Amino acid sequence: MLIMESLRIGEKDSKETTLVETKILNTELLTGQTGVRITGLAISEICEDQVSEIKRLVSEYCVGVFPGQTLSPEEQLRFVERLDPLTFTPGEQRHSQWPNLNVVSLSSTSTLPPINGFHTDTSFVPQPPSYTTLFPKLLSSRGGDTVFVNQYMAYEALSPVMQKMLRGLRFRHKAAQLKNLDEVPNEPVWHPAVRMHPITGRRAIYITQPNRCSEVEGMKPKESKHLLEFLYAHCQHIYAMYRHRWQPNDFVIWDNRCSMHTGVFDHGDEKRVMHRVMCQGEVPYES
Ligand SMILES: O=C(O)CCC(=O)C(=O)O
Ligand SMILES: [Fe+2]
Repeated sequence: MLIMESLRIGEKDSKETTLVETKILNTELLTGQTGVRITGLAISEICEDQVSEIKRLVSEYCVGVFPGQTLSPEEQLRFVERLDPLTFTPGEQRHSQWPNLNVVSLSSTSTLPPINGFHTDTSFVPQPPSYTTLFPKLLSSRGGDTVFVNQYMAYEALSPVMQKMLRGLRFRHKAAQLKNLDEVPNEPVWHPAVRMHPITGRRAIYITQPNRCSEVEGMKPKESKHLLEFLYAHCQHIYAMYRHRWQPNDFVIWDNRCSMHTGVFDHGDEKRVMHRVMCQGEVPYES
């Protein structure tokens, strides 16, 4: 059943939560501009209008949280395929039964310090994923959150001079830290520093962790290093973050074109297991 509502952005409901304009979904903003909670629907049973509205909301607020879902691997795969064609990270381990699904099960003691840091997924391919989804199979009793940053806000917070300089620049993206690095094509991939989002029409900084993004086209190594260091730090302002504390049955989607994320692997030797499915985006473009 569709839930017919028409709310203005910023309107508050009786519980003082901020609601977002939508005609067909129950929504609530999780921070001022980053993260939206969508309730009152079963991901495995939604109609086409709801799929388009979910894409629009996740692309606008970078992250969508759907509490209380029961999803088999097949249902997760079927849903993600409705967003965009499925894709998989080259060099990652495919699940033996569902080859487009991978199991994320890093513990915070397998490497110290844990290998993490803000990144956008799989940016070293010509058409990086538009959306990534995670569904928890096993959560730690504490810790193990995922944190997201809003790359539209990072762009919008720069001076017009800096924005102008970045438009027209390209960064080189390369693979690192993968299970089977030898399976990854290693032709250089250059993406625009500033991406135009095809759904929202907004610009976002497209950068990732330093070992995957270390060169600015046409710049000397020192110039590249300082510019990328500045931008990567700039993109991690806490006013542009949403920190997700996982509950069992939370289904989470993020848009890799306008956000970065990191697991916070602070759960010690407790196990934490997620099912991850992604879909393919367009070739990144600037305007
Ligand atoms: O486990 C997490 O919280 C995030 C892991 C991650 O970066 C991913 O699945 O792309
Ligand atoms: Fe990731």
